[in-house]
Amino acid sequence: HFIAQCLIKDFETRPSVTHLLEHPFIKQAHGKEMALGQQLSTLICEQQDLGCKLKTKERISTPPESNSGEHERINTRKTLIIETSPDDDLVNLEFLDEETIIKHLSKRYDELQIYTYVGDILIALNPFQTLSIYSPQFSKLYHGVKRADNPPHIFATADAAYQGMVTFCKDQCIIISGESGAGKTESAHLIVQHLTFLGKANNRTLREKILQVNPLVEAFGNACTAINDNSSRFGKYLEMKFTPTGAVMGAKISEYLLEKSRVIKQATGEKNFHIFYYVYAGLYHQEKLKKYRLPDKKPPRYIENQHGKVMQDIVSSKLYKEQFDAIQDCFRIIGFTDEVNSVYRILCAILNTGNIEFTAITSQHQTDKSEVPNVEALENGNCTSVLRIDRNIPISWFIYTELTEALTSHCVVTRGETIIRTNTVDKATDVRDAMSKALYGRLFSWIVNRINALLQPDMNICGMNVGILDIFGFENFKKNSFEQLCINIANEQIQFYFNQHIFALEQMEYQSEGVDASLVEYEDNRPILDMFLQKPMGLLSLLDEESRFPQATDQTLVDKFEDNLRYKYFWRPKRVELCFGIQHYAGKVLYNVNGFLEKNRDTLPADIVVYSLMDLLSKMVVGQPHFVRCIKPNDDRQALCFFKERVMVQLRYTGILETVNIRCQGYSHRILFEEFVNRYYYLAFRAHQMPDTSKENAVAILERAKLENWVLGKTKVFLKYYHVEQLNLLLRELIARVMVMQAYTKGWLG
Ligand code: AOV
Ligand code: MG
Repeated sequence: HFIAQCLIKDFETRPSVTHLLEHPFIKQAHGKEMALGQQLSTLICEQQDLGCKLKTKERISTPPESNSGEHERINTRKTLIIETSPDDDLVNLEFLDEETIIKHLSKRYDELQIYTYVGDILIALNPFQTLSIYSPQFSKLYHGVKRADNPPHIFATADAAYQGMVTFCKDQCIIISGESGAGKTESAHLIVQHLTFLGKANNRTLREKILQVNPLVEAFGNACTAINDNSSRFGKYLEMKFTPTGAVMGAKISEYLLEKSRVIKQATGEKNFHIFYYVYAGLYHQEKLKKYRLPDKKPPRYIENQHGKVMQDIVSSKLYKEQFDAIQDCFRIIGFTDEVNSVYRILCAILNTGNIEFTAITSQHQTDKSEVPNVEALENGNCTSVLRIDRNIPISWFIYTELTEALTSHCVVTRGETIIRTNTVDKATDVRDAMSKALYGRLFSWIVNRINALLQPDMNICGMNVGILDIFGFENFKKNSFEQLCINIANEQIQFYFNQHIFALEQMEYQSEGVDASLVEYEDNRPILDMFLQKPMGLLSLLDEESRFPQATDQTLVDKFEDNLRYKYFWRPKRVELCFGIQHYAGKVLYNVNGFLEKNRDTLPADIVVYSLMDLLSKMVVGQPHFVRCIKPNDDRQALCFFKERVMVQLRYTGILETVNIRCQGYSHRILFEEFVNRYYYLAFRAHQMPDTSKENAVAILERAKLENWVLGKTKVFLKYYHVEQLNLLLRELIARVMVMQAYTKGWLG
């Protein structure tokens, strides 16, 4: 008691303790003064609790949950031990070569330690089984602690981003990369889950709303592919919005390049977007197919796969029906109203549009006997009536006529004159499909916008963000088309962004600041990006140009590529018609140009699309990036199967070995003296002192904090990734102490 009294005196003599109260950490608790005392005692107890637990390193053994027989057998042999180990961070290893890294990753994977650090970067191996390491117990463990105190975890990355945001009032972004099926989307979910926990979603409704966002947009934007049953077919940047004190207050999604062509056609063994099956199965079970004019004997063409038996598959699948219910819940929780019925209506209209058949009939007015599709299907009204287009109502009649005309005819402008020509059956079919794609694309954007409106934070509060980028992963199928090209170019850009942050910017700064650090060589994919993006001779510009020629064909396109792209990354295989190959950072891919021109005309021109990703990336550059590298340990989606060669390839192309090197030798944090002193002066000076933001004072702080191995540049302090963590922790501890004193002085803690 006496000591407490003395401490209180000490603090009372410092008038600028109130200054400290301006700090976000304090504000966080201070917002609710009445509850502060209680909050403080819980906070302190929690920290002590955690401290004890970590010191004694209790072994919390939790057998992974499982429901499949095969997994059960494996899992009974494995228990998960929550214990740190020296190889948690590859940077700590004494020998650093590929073999050693693989050996450690493999051993760890065997022990179900799927996460490993490379400094501040997280490697996540796909476990291909449900693990019980994402429970609330784990959420509590990864809450404002030092990274090295716990085994590596995706929650730790979320925690680092969150702490970075509240401590420095700075936006953060988490970039998740990895090839298709590596676990990016799952990781993104877990990050959102943990951020809602950290963001003290006091408002339970808001928390639940945010948690429904991913499942909802993924029902519309994900599909089963040959590689992944829940493959993202669009890029997604989810920003979680927080108040200055770190409470969640909203969210915003940006979508990027939805693969609309999937609506009308899917490759063998693949499926349409999930939502179509959910809705068809859901309406079937509610006996509402008739209401939406959907066929009930045979599924609509767009969701019928080539191997028959599909009606059974769809309607007897309990899963689809359950998913339909789940999606209805998502809509309701997020706050959609009756508009949901319009969403179903549009989805059904798309399915019905796909069923419009055109038959060739010869028009009396046409002498050239061109084929005129009949519009019987349209008149039957399956598509139009679902869209509420009724030709007996004047306004609708107008739209109805326009729609009919749009499907069955097209305009040609010759010598200033506009001529209407009737469509051939093929042409009409193309138009029909284009309409379906457009409808779906607009619907998707509408849903995203609506979610954003419903989750929009209070505009009066100037808050901060943690953004999470989860795009479609690198793909290499047996047959690759325009969609794969777009997806793989996007991945090249993400890789470039990673390289920039991990290698290029860092090394440039050593040089400009006169810091002596050995340079690490890495594979720069800039030349490949140039080959795609350069104007006017990059691959995408050439494609755009060719798309504007009415006479262009697949052959002229691939010839044009061959004539103009003189890069070692491009080649034209000899015996394969209409194909070209690209040596991507992640491997060789052979593309078939069939349909490129059409798809490029149909989507936004390719280079606009690639702009928009650049926009997204440049938006992220503002925030502090955190990287998660997902790795797929095998191609058979098997639990506990670590295929060494497969992992090796991914480690190589993601530059993990180089990353380990630069994290060992390099200084990932470079902070201006001024910023550094402002951030950390409490650690070495009295709160009211307000020291000069000079180099000397920066050094004083570093020495007082007993850090080693830092370096001074001309204008900046160069720190290792773990220094910042140590500094932040010291700062937090200090502030917690001040808070206790405050609470004592005010009598809250009795
Ligand atoms: P992706 O996002 O990287 O692929 P997903 O996140 O969809 O890959 O993961 C593929 C599958 O791996 C999931 O459906 C899960 O079955 C399994 N999985 C991944 N991570 C975990 C985890 N942490 N725990 C349990 N299972 C996991 V793509 O979207 O195709 O690029 O376009
Ligand atoms: Mg995904």
